[in-house]
Parts: sequence; structure tokens; C-alpha cells
Amino acid sequence: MAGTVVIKWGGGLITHKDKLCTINQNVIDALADVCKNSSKRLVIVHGAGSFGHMKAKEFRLAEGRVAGISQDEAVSEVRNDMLELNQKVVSSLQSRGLDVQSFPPHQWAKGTGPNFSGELPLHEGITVVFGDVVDDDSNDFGILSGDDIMFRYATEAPDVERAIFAIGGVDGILRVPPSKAGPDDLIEEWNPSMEFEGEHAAEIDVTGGIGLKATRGSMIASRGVDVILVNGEIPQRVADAIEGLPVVGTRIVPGNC
Ligand code: IP8
Repeated sequence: MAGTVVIKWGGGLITHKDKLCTINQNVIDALADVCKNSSKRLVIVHGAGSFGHMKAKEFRLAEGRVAGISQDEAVSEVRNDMLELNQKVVSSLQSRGLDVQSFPPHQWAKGTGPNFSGELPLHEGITVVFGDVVDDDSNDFGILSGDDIMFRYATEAPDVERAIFAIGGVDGILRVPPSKAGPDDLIEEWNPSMEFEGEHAAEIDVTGGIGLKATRGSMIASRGVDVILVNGEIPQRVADAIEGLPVVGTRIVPGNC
């Protein structure tokens, strides 16, 4: 049986991040084509982009229950928005004849961060999960990032060959913010002792942006799984990364400690 590849479709890649609940259908369809042509067993973890972060930010959902703010409606709205985005992802894969099953995390995961609890669901065909608003024992609810879910699948699913973070707008981790970067600023191999100045849209994002991907990526690498971050807008790079071929991007390696 083919090995497993765990891949994140970044929220900023599959949605237009600055306009509430707008999808980037072309990118989703191109990524679905890549999956169709792959020989691997795939676990897809998708991010939230404009279907999650904006409303979660407005209602401070990442902080859990905050006294004086009525958040319950926002919790169910963001869950529903994420289901809507997930449906677009699943439909695009299914319309290519792929056997897909999606498992919304708020139905099986509890708690936030890499040590969230809940048994990781797996489907024989393509498994799809995503960043979500989940229940939390101490804070009532919280935001579970797809990057934390990546860490768990990449280190706990059987026969994982590699983990891939496909992101929007950049070729990998850059030495300087993307707006100032030239072709030489791509970091081809990154470890946690290296600094970089990623642009983190903290005013939009409720999770950790590229910094969280880099940190979780290096935690995955320290368990012996290859990790690469690639530009998801270039489908051939994603396809090559899945197959383990050399590709433009940033290989993430463990730190020294
Ligand atoms: O985009 C965030 O998931 P991420 C989930 O994978 C929500 O960090 C609902 C904002």
C-alpha cells in the first residue's frame, strides 16, 4: 500500500484572506487535480483563511469564554462557515472521482495546541480535516489550528512519508518580509535557531501564521518525518513535493536541542 502524505492547504491559499468568506476556487481545483494524480494515501488538513479568522478575531474566540462578550452565536457561525469551506474542498475532490471523507474537528477533538485530545479519524481514501472552533475543558471553547492537527497526523498516522505545508503567495520561508524579498531570499533549509521576518497578519489571524507552521514543522521533523513548505499556487511544486521529488521551497529540519 502507498505511503501516507499529510498536507496542509493553507487558509490564505484556498481563500481570499482579506474578504469575509470568499473562496479561491481555482486554487482548490488545481490542488484537487494534484491529489487526483497522486499515488499516495493523503491526509489533507485545511486552514480557515477568511472563513475563520475574521469572525474569530472579532469575537475573541481564541481566548475562549470572555466575560461580557456574547460569543455563542459567533462560535456556531464560525463552525458553520468552516463547514461551508470544507464542503467546497470535499466537492472539488469528489468531482474528480476521489474517495474522500471529512471529519469536522469540533465533533472529535477537544482542547487547543498540539496536545489536544481526541482520537484522530482516518479514512481509507482521502482524509480531510481542518482548523476549527473546538470545545475546551478550561476555557469552554478555543481555536484549534490546522497546524496543530498537522503535527498530530504527521507524527501519529501510520506510514507517514512526509508532511507538506502548501501556503499562498510565497515560495517558502524568506529571510525578509515577502514584500521586500528577492529571489535570493528564500531559505532552502530552515531550523529553529534561524531567524526570519515573516509577515504575520496579526490583525486578521487568530493563530500563528508562518511562525506556527515553522515551529510545528520542526517538531514534526524532530520525529524523523521530512517536512517541506512550498508555494501552493504552483501546482507542480505541490505534486513534486508529495512524491518526494526535489522542489523549490523550504525544507524544515529539527533544531539542535
Ligand atoms: O487557519 C484556524 O485554523 P488555521 C481555525 O489552520 C479558525 O490556523 C476557525 C480560525
